[in-house]
Amino acid sequence: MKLVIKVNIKPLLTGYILTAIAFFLLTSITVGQAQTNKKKAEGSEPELLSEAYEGMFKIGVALNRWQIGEENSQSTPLIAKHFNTITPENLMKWSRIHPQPNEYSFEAADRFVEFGEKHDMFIVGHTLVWHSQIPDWTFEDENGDDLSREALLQRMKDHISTVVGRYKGRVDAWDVLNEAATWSDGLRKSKWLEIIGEEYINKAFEYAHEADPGAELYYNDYNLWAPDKRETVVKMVRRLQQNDVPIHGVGMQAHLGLDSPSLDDIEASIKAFSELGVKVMITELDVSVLPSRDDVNVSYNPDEGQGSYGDVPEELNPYKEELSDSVQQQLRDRYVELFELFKKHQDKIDRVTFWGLNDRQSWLNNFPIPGRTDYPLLFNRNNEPKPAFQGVLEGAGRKEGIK
Ligand code: 9MR
Repeated sequence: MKLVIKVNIKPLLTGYILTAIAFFLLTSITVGQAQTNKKKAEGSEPELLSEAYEGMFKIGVALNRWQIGEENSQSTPLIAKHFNTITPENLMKWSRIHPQPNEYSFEAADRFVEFGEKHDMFIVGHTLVWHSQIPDWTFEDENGDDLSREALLQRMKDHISTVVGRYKGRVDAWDVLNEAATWSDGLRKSKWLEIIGEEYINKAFEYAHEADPGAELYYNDYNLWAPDKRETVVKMVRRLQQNDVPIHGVGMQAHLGLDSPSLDDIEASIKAFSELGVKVMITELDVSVLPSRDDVNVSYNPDEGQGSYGDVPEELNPYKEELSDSVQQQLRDRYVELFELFKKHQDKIDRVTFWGLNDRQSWLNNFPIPGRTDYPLLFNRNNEPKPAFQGVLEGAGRKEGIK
């Protein structure tokens, strides 16, 4: 028996045609919509910090160990969204990463680097040679006496080649030397200088270059806006350059106040360092809103029996509960003027890094007076953007305020 299946193809064809037309129409509408959206995006003001400064300089943030585990659901998206470069606030410092003569502790640093790679960020290592956050044993032999010059150089070399070598090709840049200059008196009289002499500076950069020839190498220091300190560092960098020591940038830490230092001083330093032919970076940006001991008429120094710790007088801690609107506005204005200056010098500035994500975790809550409530950063204690955040966007030329 022959089984004949008769199929009437007319309705089928009609169906195909109708489906094709519907698909075509739908696709055109969707593509059109996407184009409209794109146009809208192109025309609209950027909402992300890194986007606002794209093509000018990188925008970075210093991170702590609790921000690099991804488990911090509030901070991680903010970090990933707004910043394209990260620096470890503490976890690569000598005392953390190399606590005992033959013991390195890489766990947190490894996670920091993995975090940066995962989010496709420019990773800065901080810091290899510093007088602070370094154990005493570094400078001592087994009897507790000062090491010889050769032995200390060897110790420095071991540290640098172990740390830089571990992250070769992964950490993009290193703050090789931190805070080696003083306010007005040339080089800091650190153990490094005392035992090795000025050449310790050359050696630090040379060892770092040997360990990772592809990494950028920086000198990093605070108050570099101050003319005397600026001069000391200009001389230091020139001396290194004359000796063919690889140095690629100067990091101007920027722990600033609402009114000082002046923009003129900051600008003069940006120009002076740039004229050396190195990259200029604003590396540790925050703006304290709190008064200094000299600003107020109360004596408070628990170390000298004046008051007790944790009981800071209101004059020194005026915004214990919240920041007043007027100071909030002052902070915003300060960020606007700073970023207008940075934008003006975008040809010289390679990166601007904030020293922390939110006010809650800022080191300034405990320095120079422990137990205060400061508001130096762009996000508040609940990780919400402050008017200061808007000020930074405005510095890039963005006009509207955040709603
Ligand atoms: O912000 C850091 C703070 O948590 C540490 O307790 C402190 C220890 O010295 O270091 C702070 O970071 C410093 C940075 O490494 C170098 N420039 C000055 C920074 C503020 O003190």
